[in-house]
Amino acid sequence: MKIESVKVIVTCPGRNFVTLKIVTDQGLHGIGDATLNGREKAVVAYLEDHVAPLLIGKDASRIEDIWQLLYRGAYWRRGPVKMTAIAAVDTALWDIKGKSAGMPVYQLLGGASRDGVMVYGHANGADIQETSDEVGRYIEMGYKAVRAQSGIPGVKGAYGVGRGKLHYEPADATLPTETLWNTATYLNFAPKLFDQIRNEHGAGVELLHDVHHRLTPIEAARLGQSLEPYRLFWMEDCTPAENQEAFRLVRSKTTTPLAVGEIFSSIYDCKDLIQNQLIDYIRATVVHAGGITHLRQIAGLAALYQVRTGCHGATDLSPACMGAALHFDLWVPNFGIQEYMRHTTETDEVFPHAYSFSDGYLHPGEAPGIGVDIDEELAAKFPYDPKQLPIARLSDGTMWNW
Ligand code: GCO
Ligand code: MG
Repeated sequence: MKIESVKVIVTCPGRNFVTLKIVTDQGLHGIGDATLNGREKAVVAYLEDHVAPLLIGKDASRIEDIWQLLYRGAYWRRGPVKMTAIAAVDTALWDIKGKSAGMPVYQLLGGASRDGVMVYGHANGADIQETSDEVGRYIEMGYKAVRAQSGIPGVKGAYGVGRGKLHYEPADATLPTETLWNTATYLNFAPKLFDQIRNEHGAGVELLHDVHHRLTPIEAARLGQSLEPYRLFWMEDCTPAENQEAFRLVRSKTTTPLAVGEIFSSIYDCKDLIQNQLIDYIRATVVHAGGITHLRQIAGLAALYQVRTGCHGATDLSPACMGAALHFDLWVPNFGIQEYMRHTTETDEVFPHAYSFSDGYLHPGEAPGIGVDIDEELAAKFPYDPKQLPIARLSDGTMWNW
């Protein structure tokens, strides 16, 4: 089964998505997500100029060999642009393999380890009351786990608070929107948010919170301690993770579980965090971490150290990534949770999919392959709309981490 054509499709049904479509000489096709929010065109160029020519004529069934070719063969290894491109190829090839076997990808991986994939939704509001009300709305929709983010008085554009509710999207302008950050105000505020949520919704619901790389290790340790009474499922990206050692300090001071890794592109970004048991959940996902082939290596390493998976699943990851991630989640022995931010109706129409939500769980469905396709005719009606993610500054103008 030879690869006959490789096509990159860019569409914006509400937000930008890059999709790779591989077609074989037997008429089977597979798709993979290649979206890197705010840097979409870098991946498009990499795929079109440097990857597609290598694939034509190759045996589509040799997923591992093609992965190695794209990783080792480039000489310049890793990095988000390249690993996203590799992920797209890898996902499309798993999709094709599933279709040729007549099996959903989770069966190829080893079969289901659970009946469904527990997901967490995003509750966000302008203030504590609105956020707590949103948590209630998610519980009513059946969610067992909810991430809570709130506007903070005195902090312009606090992370995680969108204009929309179900479809929060931060990449909102051609040039980055400038937001303001204030650590001291945030550290005082966060425990109050979770105190009210626990008071109003009880102990049953799992609660999550994303710090979005804003704190230093000692500040993160303090936040973790102050949130302990509210028994969070996890505190995410509490400090930047370029220096994996930084988590040693946080870890030594708090029992609040730690999650990290949505911006990681390979096992080398997280091996120290995992091997030293400095985190509880690894957030790497299919599209940004080299596809199913590489993600299962990360999960395998994590399993040795009782670190569980918690794949990134924001709306900038297309349904093609979500579908692939759900097959992975249903199989992976050390599954923790899956993030699930709903896509808009337009996006769901462009990407018809077999996965479905019921009572707090997603299931990838039984369609062969990843169970997600792209309607190219419809996709063409939504042209690329350049948008970037915001930036953050401190009140004196210093650049900070968004
Ligand atoms: C999350 C994330 C996202 C990112 C977004 C960037 O936990 O879901 O932090 O919301 O900010 O994916 O493109
Ligand atoms: Mg995050």
